[in-house]
Amino acid sequence: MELYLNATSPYARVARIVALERGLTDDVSLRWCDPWVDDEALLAVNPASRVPALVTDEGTTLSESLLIAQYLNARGNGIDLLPGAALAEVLSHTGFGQGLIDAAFTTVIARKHQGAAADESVLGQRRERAIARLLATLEGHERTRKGEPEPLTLGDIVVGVALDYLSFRLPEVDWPSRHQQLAAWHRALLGRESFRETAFA
Ligand SMILES: N[C@@H](CCC(=O)N[C@@H](CS)C(=O)NCC(=O)O)C(=O)O
Repeated sequence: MELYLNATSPYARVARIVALERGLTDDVSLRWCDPWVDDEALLAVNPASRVPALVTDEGTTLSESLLIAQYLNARGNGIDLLPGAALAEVLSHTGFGQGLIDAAFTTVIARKHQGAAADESVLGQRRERAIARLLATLEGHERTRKGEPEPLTLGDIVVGVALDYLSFRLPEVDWPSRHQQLAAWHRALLGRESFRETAFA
């Protein structure tokens, strides 16, 4: 399999962590690319010009991080990241994490293209409120209150990447000092090899 990615994409990092946690390191070749230019190799597999994109051994392209995560989870031998017994809870947690990634990522891209005024726009203000609400929800979330992200699920991965992305790109949000239970939970997650190996740079 080939995974198209770049080093700063939170979506691509989710796919990469899932591959690592499923023990698929040797089965997935990393194809580093820049989705923001017309990268010929990426365009040839994903007309949306977005990462992550996974090309299976049969030559089928999968796009969308959570669909790729689902596919990789069905392969390999690691922990089942989507355990059937708690599927609704795990998908719910995953959705909050993806919502946080979407709001943070869109804020970063809007600033890049429209400048600081993007934050003052109606949509910018909505994103800021969504980030605040999602953080408050995750702080009080049952999974956070459990303390340790064990056994690991897809929800833990997506929420963990979302929080790390906030620290990386929007440090002024300063979520760890406002949400200390969540910060402690996140620290435990960052100790995992899969998170260390894929740290944002
Ligand atoms: N919903 C998609 C979002 C993927 C996405 O937006 N990736 C960004 C990089 S972080 C990208 O490739 N952007 C290039 C573009 O939109 O042209 C997913 O979950 O995979």
